[in-house]
Amino acid sequence: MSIRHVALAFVLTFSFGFLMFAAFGPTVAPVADATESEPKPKTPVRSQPKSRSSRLIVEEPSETPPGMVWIPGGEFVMGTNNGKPDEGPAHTVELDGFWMDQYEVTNREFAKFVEATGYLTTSEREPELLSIKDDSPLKNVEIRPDMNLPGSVCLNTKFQTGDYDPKKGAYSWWSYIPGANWRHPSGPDSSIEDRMDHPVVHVSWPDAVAYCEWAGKRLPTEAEWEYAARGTLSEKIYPWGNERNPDGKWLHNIWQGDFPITNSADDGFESTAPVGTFPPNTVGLYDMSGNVWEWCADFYTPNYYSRSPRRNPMGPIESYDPQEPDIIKRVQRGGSFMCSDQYCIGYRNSARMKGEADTGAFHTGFRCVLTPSMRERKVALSSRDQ
Ligand SMILES: [Ca+2]
Ligand SMILES: [Ca+2]
Repeated sequence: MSIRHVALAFVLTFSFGFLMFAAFGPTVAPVADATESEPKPKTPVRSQPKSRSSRLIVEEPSETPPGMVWIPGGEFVMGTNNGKPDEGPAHTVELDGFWMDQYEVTNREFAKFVEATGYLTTSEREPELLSIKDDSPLKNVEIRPDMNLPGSVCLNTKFQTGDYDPKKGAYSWWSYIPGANWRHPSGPDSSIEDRMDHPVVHVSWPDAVAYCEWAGKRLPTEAEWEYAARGTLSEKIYPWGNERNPDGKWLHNIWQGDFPITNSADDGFESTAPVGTFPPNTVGLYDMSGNVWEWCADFYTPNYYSRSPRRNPMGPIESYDPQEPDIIKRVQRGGSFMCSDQYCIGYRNSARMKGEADTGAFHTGFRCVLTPSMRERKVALSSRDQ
């Protein structure tokens, strides 16, 4: 279920070791706790579209759209054999070229979308249990009436070490805050008035997809995201190389200090930073490490890499997270201002995260991509309509 829904408990889109709890009352047992006895993850492989040509699209076919960067097609080593289990095996992937947004989508850009469409994000609507798989017994769970308010997930700023509850695990330091949403990132009393150039947050996966469709773009596949993050460098830990702080400088917005109690903000930012504050990677993309997590198009399974197709992989046809098998998860990438080297180290090129599809959080955003064929269709449609 959706964290926010489970909400109504403590759910989060976080990647830590998820235990899911019941805010629903004593009849609901904890869901997760991954063990060796969990069923083997299924990794059905989505059939790939037939390519009209065996040659990869490498050259940029037309003028670069504003705010985007052309990522030439090619092959790269995706994943690593030296990371967490779901980051391997390292394997070669071939991708056709595409354009990618230089920056994470900002509050200013998202506001234009909302103004044009009247779109209401998931966090602004009454909670619904949309991320529970159809065959799950959790389908019958009811949301606690006292938690059945629009809202989203934020850090519990009052959390202290002694507050840790082993039954809640990582959810101990998160709070579902009624009234938190993209316009009010820290709760109803907060505002984005002076944060219009910061990345939009508290967007669910469907919210991100809706924005992309409005913009005539789509979410990147997980493979496209990692390929773009690596840029022209091969098999490095970070978008800029293997050293986290070259010359003692912070090149990304993450968490410094004693997580999740003390955030020293040595990089200058306690929460989000304006997009583009830190240097770009080798192909001109900003914040591919840190700032906010970024939704990808793919469903999440931990073992997809062992069976994924070599060319243009699009992810499995359904999700499976052994730690929360009843919940539909999508991939997130890049880490956030909440990522600490004491905990998630999600700001590495190969790091994978799984998020409940209909749950946003105060450190989760996205960026879009555009392919030559999408652009051709758009041009054809617009000329037809003239
Ligand atoms: Ca920071
Ligand atoms: Ca990011």
